[in-house]
Amino acid sequence: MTKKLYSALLTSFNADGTVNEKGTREIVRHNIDVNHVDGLYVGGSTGENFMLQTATKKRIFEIVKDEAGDDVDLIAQVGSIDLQEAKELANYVVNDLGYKTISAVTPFYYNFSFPEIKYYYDEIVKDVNANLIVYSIPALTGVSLSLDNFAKLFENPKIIGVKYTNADFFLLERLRNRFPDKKILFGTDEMLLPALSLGVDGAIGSTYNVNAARAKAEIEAFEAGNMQKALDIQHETNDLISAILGNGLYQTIKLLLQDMGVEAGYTKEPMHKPTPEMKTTASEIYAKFLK
Ligand code: HMN
Repeated sequence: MTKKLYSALLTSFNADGTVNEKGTREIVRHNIDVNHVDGLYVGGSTGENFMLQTATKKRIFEIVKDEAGDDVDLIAQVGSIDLQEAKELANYVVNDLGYKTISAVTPFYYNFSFPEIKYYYDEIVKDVNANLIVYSIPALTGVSLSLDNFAKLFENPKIIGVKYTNADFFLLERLRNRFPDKKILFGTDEMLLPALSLGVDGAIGSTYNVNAARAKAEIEAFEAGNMQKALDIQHETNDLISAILGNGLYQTIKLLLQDMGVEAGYTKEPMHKPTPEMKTTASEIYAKFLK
């Protein structure tokens, strides 16, 4: 398999919202030992990062690096609309923990101008000896980058690619065509196959925590030129993803991991705890798709 598969790492939380270290280590191990993913995307949306305090973010980066070591590729998402926090986290993960690649979400909420966005990225990488992957997720941030915006960001040689969580396949094709040497990692699991056909370098997603086997089989079928098989797997995957989305995304992935014996814990408030109905449905999803 030449294309890479990364799980967007979940964080296990205790009922009171503190980090469940044992559970978080178990999620890391499950991804390495059972899912055999190529890497982990740490501190992203799936990690519930944007609801956390700086010290908690640091602790999670530390736990993951300690558990994973150099077994898989690690990408630390350090982006924040507090640029000072983003720089502090970048410095911490690279210099104190030894992460080699960082990522940063586009700064959101204030409708920053493009020159401000470019300044943000150049500042984050300026003082650290690491490469950066732009995290573009317009549906959650409201920030859409154009092809020319990407071209300007990519002028910085330390900015090596993009985690592209977007359904705009025209822009994806234009990016692939214009920047053959930049890494494009696709972030919308339910649309993996069309993204593979446009030449992405790999994928990062939440559902790979529980569905990596299918994703890898799909990528292998695609690389072998067996498009019908790849499509069949995507159909099956999307039956699973539809069921997960219909029941509550992160809560359900955590419940599914629990069915697999992983202490995935709770989501963080204000995300709600799973109801008895969600638990029942998650067990049904597990039995139908993952057992
Ligand atoms: C991350 O930042 O943690 C993720 O990589 C985000 C990732 O793109 C996921 N997006 C969200 O959770 C908003 C997808 O894996 C997504 O969960 C999946 O495609 C189901 O819709």
